[in-house]
Amino acid sequence: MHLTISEALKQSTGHVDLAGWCYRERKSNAFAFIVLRDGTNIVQCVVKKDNVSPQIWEDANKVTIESSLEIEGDIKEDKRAPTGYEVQVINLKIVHLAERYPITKDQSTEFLLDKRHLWIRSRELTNVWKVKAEVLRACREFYKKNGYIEVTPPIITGSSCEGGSTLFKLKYFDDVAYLSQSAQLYLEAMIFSLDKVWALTPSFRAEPSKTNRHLTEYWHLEMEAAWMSFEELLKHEEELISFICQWVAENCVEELKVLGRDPADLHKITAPFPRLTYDEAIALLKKDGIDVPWGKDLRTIEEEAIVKHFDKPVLVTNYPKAIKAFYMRDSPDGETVNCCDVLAPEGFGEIIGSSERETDVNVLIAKLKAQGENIEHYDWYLDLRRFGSVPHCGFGLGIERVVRWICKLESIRDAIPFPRTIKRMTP
Ligand code: NSS
Repeated sequence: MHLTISEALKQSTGHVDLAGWCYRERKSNAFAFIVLRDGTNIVQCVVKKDNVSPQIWEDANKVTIESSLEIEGDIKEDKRAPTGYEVQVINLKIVHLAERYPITKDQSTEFLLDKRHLWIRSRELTNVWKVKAEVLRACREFYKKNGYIEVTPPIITGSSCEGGSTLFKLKYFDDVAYLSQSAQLYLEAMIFSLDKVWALTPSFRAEPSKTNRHLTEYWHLEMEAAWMSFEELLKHEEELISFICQWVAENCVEELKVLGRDPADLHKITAPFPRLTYDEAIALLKKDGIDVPWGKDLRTIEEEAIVKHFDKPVLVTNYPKAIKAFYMRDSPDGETVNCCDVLAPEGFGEIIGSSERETDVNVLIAKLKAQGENIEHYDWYLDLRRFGSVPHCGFGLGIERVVRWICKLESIRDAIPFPRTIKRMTP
């Protein structure tokens, strides 16, 4: 059985038996340098002409980028090598000699997206996948620790949760269905069975805009809890985000290094976070010379201006009700709703959308009608307010938004292996 490269690096001396792909190669008359890559790390391997059989020397000179190889040799410390160790090769077997690899330095973003099935092997992206896996693990741990039950809501739905404009339509036999934008309405139904639930599902948004933070398919972490107050919801969000950041800072030290994120930045993300009402946010923007008329939603540039004042995520609460969804509960002031958007620091934008939910069936009906919705499509949802309605709250967190922030990625596309955007659904 082969060792992984990270196991070999840990072993640090002696005989190692490795398998992987050629990440880089350089040849001279007497030496062939092959940087071997596997899912765990890279290590420099050196083949010396005088130390190996003529056959092995010949094979070592044939090796091309991304050829798959089995390599046996002795590992020892070498400060000049990329990961601090070098393997003196004794035996080398080409498992598959790769064709000329199409990806070289300085290629366009579009080309790399066309070759995404190959580009996902890159060192940067490999580390992103690992961080993402730890973000997901942190979420699972958090919900287990807090007594929430994981549930499996549907993806094909007949009703919209976040408004009709970003719905993907689907031919459903003789009818029309939609791809889920959010599991929220189903999670709300599930709390009457389980009290506190969470789910991780793909969500779909027919976002017509090309931005660095929108995908048409993303992974959505959502929770819903019966009897939870708005204040408890805000605390829950702070605790989850702190937990994720501490977890990743502890468990992804090497990965973060490759990605250029200092774990200390994440260690600092501890609850509580700064909180602003929408009104306070508007006032803060005004001081910065940015005039937002009351009632307008905050755009990306305004969110960026707000978070510049803080080094932790910011909770912006109580937006005007006219710009928010039908299911959000009115605040006592009658003008705003008990909702909260969480904005990540460093300009990475909104990572959570959340609210207390309206409990009164008549208020819900009035809001749905005002938004031009067909009440019949929501009859099942309205039943939740007819049979034991309870105060409750919940939120949705975009996993790729969080990964983008934590990994300091220029675009959200690099937070998902095969991004779906307005112009792209292959590979
Ligand atoms: O539209 S949200 O703000 N809110 C909801 O969908 C609620 N129904 C969730 C709930 O309460 N259960 O979306 C929630 C989050 C948002 O803050 C982003 O982090 C993420 O989902 N989101 C996206 N990520 C990537 N791409 C796109 N297009 C996208 N849209 C939302």
